[in-house]
Amino acid sequence: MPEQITLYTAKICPWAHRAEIALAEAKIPFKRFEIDLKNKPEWYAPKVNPASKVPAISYGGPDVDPATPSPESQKIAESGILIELFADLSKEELLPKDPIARARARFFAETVTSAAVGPWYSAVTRGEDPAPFLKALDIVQSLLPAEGFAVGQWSIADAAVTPFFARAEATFKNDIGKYEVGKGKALWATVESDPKYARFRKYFEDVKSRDSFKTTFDSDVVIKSFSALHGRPSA
Ligand SMILES: N[C@@H](CCC(=O)N[C@@H](CS)C(=O)NCC(=O)O)C(=O)O
Repeated sequence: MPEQITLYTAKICPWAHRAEIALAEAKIPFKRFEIDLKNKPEWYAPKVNPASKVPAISYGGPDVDPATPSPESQKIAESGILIELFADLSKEELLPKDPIARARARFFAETVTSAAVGPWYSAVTRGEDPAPFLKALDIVQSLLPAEGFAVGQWSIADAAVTPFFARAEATFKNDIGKYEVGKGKALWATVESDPKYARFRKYFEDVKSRDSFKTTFDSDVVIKSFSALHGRPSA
């Protein structure tokens, strides 16, 4: 019997979404427990994650109700660590075997995440100009091979970055955020039509067409939550 895994997660959260995509690709059974980030259970920080963030897992120990985590299970947090763990636990190949390809996958995950998150998040939450987000797409395109995923075969590098592009699309396309009205829609129209971003578009279609994305992303929840938190949409 494999050890039990309970994932503490939240639909809105891109970091938690990384873990959900990786678990789906890993084909590892797990229990999913939604944490309401606006009203977190009082037991969550003391019993699961002292940082009080999602994602986190309980691993092993008795098979208990997720709302009463056992002290006998291991508690592990941080999305980057969790997706590596799921790759290690899986019978599927979620990272290539070759050490150089593994290093390239990790480099892609780190570099693309740090290029994309800041421009997207500061546009949506602080009203900065969304335009610098396009620089992240230049970086993605400079790192992608001619075809396929971050390192050719699908890997946890793709799980690491897809949640941010999915939320960037959901917010910019619907003009959700504190930036000047119309700038999100205009930016996403460029992403969708400019020949310069053709390689990114193909990559984004490829990751979105996988079951691991389709079964884990709820665009309605993301659109509603981000509009409630950060304003508009303009419609
Ligand atoms: N570095 C963490 C970031 C996780 C994170 O920031 N999660 C947010 C939600 S997206 C959270 O749980 N924040 C706590 C809160 O909202 O109270 C990771 O990669 O797992």
